[in-house]
Amino acid sequence: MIMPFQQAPPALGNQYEDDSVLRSYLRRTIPAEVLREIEPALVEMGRLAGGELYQMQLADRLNEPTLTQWDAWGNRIDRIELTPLWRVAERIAAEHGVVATAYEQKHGRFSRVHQCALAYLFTPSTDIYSCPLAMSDGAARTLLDSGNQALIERAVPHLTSRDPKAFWTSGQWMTELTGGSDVGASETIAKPDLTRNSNSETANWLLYGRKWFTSAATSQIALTLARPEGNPPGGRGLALFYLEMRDEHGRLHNISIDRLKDKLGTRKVPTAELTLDGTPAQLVLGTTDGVRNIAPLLNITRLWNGISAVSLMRRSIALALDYSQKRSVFGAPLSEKPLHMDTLAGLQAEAEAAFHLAFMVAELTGRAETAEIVEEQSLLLRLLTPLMKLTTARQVVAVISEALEAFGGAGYVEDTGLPMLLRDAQVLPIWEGTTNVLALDALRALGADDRTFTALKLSLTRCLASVNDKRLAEPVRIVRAALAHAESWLAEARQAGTPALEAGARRFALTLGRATELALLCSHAQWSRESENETGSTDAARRFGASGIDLIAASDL
Ligand code: MFK
Repeated sequence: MIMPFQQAPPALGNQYEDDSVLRSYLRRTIPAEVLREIEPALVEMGRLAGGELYQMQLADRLNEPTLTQWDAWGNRIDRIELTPLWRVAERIAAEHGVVATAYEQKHGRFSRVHQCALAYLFTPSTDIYSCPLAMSDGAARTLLDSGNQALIERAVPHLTSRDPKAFWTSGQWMTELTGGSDVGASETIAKPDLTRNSNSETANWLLYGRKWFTSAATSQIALTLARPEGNPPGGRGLALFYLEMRDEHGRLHNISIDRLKDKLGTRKVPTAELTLDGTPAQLVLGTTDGVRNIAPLLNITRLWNGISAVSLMRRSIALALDYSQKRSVFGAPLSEKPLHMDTLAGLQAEAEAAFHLAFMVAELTGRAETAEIVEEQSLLLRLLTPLMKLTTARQVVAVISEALEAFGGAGYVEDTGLPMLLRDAQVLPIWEGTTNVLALDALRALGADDRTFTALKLSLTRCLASVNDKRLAEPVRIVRAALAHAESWLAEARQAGTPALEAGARRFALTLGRATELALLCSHAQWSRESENETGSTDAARRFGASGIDLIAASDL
């Protein structure tokens, strides 16, 4: 009897043990005794991500959160039900400290890298549960930075709890109908609560307005912006507020959930449109400068955005590599087809370069959080955060698009679970600041003088100083040339004026982002060859260097 053809699906192993890039990076950057302590938790998260959680994710594919606005008796209830995967993800995130690790500070400045490694392993199997975690992490950071002791004591222990029953998530309600980028145009008004008969004894403002794109509306608290009555227009006239969504009976605090968004991807994230009609809230830090005061939250969620980007790249490549061994075409497995493997190596190079930039920002964030940072590194962190976010977000969409092609038609079929990866990735260049908004933010970070650019130049120069492998000579030359071109472009564009500077900002920012990635990859490749006798990162650096680093067009000026 002839056996019918059967195709084995792609499978995942332990996502920590199988990830040579992550493991090699941690060996280089984390002291050996710290790595020994944190590794069991990473192995366990890698096991979950490649095992139970991945299986649960596939089984949960067709489920979506639901909003029930009315009960059977005509009462407005606005209840959101999460999908089974998300309910499990919430518990696992709390128990494994996917937020808490950064705040427990068991390993000082390495705690942030440890946390980002956990998030990197956790994210791809949980359908963007990283969204509420990112916002909760950002809220904890913002409250701690604000120095508002009452709010710190009230909320931070919950945001950083490992007990699922005590764990809170936070929303980040910024976007209004007037815009997701131009937050200063927000129309929500804050009025002093003169009656003082609101439910929370500490709330002393009432918010009125519509929040148009509130991610993960199942959170317990939110940080949001509103304009105290009488304040001037623009971001300076906004204030940063803290609010709790429900009272002690579970009723929403004068908030109606108007509907859930019908989005291209991130379908498990219950993103809602909300109306605030006298919602009690507290000032976090003064009655003005809301945009500046919420910036710590933005910078943490932008770090999560980058970590999520590299984690989704890694997931798509892990699946494509496994499939290449299981899928035979023209008489041999795809893994023996030079062109197929050349294509996957190109994706791997892109992902590996992105990985080093995302984790560099994690390292610098860890330094800032433990006050182990010098001024040059602070300037660098402020610049690299938007550069990293915008660069990795563009890379993940391109990488996953190509990775789907590596499955042929199966990559285009929903019940493989693969198309969802592309739809989810497409959010990463949009939320937390689009590519253009972040390119302009990078210009703002550079300021009018040379200090920040010099900080980047010094950092990359130091990074390349130890790179002497002849095979890396060409990528090193490419970094130096791109940096020099970017520097001369910046000087000329500043002379030419704001329109020229802004028009070229995206190409300039991507050039700096990609050049920094290449420098970090070269430096790691040199270390890996010397310390581990491995040449995989060298191959990746050579490929990535040849894939277009300097994107500043000759016609820019
Ligand atoms: C997978 C995980 C990802 C996480 C998922 C989370 C889901 C959440 C979904 C969302 O909520 S998406 C919505 C996120 N929204 C944004 O990211 C807003 C995008 N727009 C910007 O970033 C604009 O550049 C900005 C709103 C900041 C511009 O507003 P303004 O009013 O023109 O502010 P301005 O004057 O540029 O800056 C005000 C102050 O803040 C300045 O300081 P000074 O007052 O001292 O001069 C700025 O330097 C400072 N500032 C702005 N951005 C900063 C910052 N400081 C530090 N870091 C930054 N990033």
